[in-house]
Formats: sequence, C-alpha cells, structure tokens
Amino acid sequence: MHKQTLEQFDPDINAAIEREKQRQEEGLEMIPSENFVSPAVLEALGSILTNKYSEGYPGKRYYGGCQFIDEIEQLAIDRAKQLFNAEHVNVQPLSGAPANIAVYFALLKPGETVLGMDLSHGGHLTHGHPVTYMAQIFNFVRYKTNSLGLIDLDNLRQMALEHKPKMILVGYSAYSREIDYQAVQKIADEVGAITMADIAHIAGLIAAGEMNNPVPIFDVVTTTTHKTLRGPRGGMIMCKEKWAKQIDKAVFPGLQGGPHENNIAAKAVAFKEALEPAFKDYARQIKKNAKILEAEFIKRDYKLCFSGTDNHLLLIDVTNKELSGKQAQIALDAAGITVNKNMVPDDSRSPMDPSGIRLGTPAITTRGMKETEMVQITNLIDEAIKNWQDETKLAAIRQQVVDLTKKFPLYS
Ligand code: DSN
Repeated sequence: MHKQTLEQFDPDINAAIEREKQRQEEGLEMIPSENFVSPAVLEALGSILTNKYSEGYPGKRYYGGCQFIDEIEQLAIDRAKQLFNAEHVNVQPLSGAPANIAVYFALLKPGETVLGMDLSHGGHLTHGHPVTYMAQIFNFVRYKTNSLGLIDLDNLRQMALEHKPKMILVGYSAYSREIDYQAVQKIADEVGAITMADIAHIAGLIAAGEMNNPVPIFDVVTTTTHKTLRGPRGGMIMCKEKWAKQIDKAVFPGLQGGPHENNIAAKAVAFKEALEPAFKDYARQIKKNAKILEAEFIKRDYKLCFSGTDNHLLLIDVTNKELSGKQAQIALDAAGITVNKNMVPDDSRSPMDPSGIRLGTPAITTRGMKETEMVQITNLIDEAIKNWQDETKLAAIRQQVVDLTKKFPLYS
C-alpha cells in the first residue's frame, strides 16, 4: 500500500472534505438530528479497527484475532447499560433504520399489527410509512396527536383495544413533547402488546436524566448514537433480558454481517463522554436553548406545532409568513442557517414542499451557544424568512452568521 496522506493521494476528496469542514465551521447547524462529535470520537472512528472482521458477539466470534475487538465491544455494551439502565444492549446496528428493522424481525411475524405514530405527526419512515418495505410485511396502524399536539392516550387505548396490536411503538423524529411511557406500558399490558420506543432523537437527553427513560419500562428501545447522544453515526438496541437472544439473532446473522468495530469503539468513547457530569450540563443547556427559541418565535408570531417544546426541537408551520417550508429552508440555507423542511400534522402540502421547518439546538449547544445567542439566532432566522426573496439581504445575514460562528470555533 502507498503511505501518502489523503491530501497527497486524493486532493479532490481532501478539498471537498475541507470545504465541508468550512461549511460546518461557518454555518449555524440547526437540523435537530445533527451534532458535532469530539476529536476523541473522530479518532476512534478513523482508527485501524476498520480493518477487522468480527461476525458474532464478544466471546463468540466466527473469526480469529478478535481478542481486542471483544474488549472494545464489551466496553461499549457495559457503558451503554450504565447510561440507560439497560438489561441487555446490542451495539452493532449500523444505524437507526436497521435497528428498527431488526426489532420488527425479532419480535413480529409477517402480517402482525404495530400501532405507530403517523409520519406527519412526528413519526418516522421506519415506523411503517407505506413507502417502506416494512409496511408490506407488517400491518402498521397509525395514530395521531390531538388538537393540542399531544399524544391522546385515550385514543391510543381505544385503537389498541380495536386493533389488538402485537406491538405499540412510541418515540418520534419530529415530535417535541415528553412521552408518558408508564401510561403506554399500561395500555400495552391491557392488550398484551410488546412495547417499543425509538429514542433516536432524545437519547442524549434521556442519558443525562433530562427526559423520561423508557429503557427500564419498555420491552425494547432503539436509538441512533449520533444525534443528541453526540456519538458516531450508528444504531443501538436495548431490551429486557427475555428478548436478548431474539434481538441479537435478528441483528446478526438475521440482518447484518460484520459489525463496524471502528464505529463501535467510537460509540464507546461517546458513552464515556455522556457518563461525565459535563454531559448533564450540555443536555440541560440543549433544552434551555430550545425553550428560549420557543419563546422568541412565539413573540414573533410563529406557529409552533405541538404547542411548543419539551425537548431539543421545534416544528414550525411557516405558512402564515407567506412562504412554504421548502422556500424557508432554501432562504435559510442562503443565510448560512441549516434547517430542514418538514410536514406538519395533517399537512395539506406535499413532503417535498411541506408547510413546516424543523429545527433544534443540539449542534449549536455543542458549540457553546447559550441564551444570548438564541435570541440573536431567532432574529437572524426571522429576518431571513421575512426577506426570503432578497438575495442581498440573505447574503448580509450570512455574514452575521459567519461573525457569530467565529466566536464559537469547532475543530479549528
Ligand atoms: N433522518 C433522521 C432525522 O433527521 O430525524 C431520522 O432518521
């Protein structure tokens, strides 16, 4: 093999990475599912562990030479157990979607019914949206939030009694409120359903004790590790010991091949970070920052879905500002502020040009931004939305964004 650096061997890729680095440094990253990992996480991710095959689990591998890999994967498992108070953990899922799919295959037979949240009310594609293959295999019945934007537990119970689901699924990707897991478990017990929570968005807040933890209550909980948990891009499944064998078999050999041990090592590093007291301060600040945004947007007459936020994200219907979610996303991009267009509950518009934008505070909080910056950021977003057709004004806002981000350097 050659021993040139990336810059020497592949200047094209190197230059594109540098440009992306500059974009991250100089922009306000407000997509609520994104974050910035620490240099230690990056180092583990880019390590020589990527060279090793290790199908199987610690102590039970199909390949030789796994003694150090076992050590690393076991550390990741042990730290995740401590972080979430879990009985059993599988750290091998490559990301959130395969983690969810593995759970369905582990615990359901084709045709069985799952009660899951409607996508436009905050659910996720992998929770049974008709475009997914899972929707062809299992029978997903969708519940919705009520007019206040809350999960209507009486309605959920009625639907559970009517449809007799094998599984009830909670945990969302565009929902901003707390979830009463005890109440959902009670409904599941009444109809004999398995409980599953997908905590991908809020895992970091849960780990820090800032939101309710379903892990000790529910049968199975999936998450990604790269959102509020601030680890590498990847997935994880936690479950009660009684489901451990089925879950592990579904991940490997049921769905995946060799685990990505560089990724698992980076997960272990992120879990160590999340166990530190400083992570609790981080999670608390994520929520505080989101609350400031909530108040500031309400002051400026923005329409917040679900009547506000209890976590890290806000879903805003921007149509009262005379533009669509797509137009808002494009304007904000031009201003150096990254959000994503998003459906709002019962949206009359299409997913490619919906009524809303979804934004959140995990990444800007990682940079160290606090209350003062949140007010400033709301002003910048409001200005960009008001002037969404004015390229000169958007460019001027972008300069203010660059000036702001310079005060909160990331990797430089
Ligand atoms: N794509 C993720 C999000 O942005 O919420 C969920 O998978």
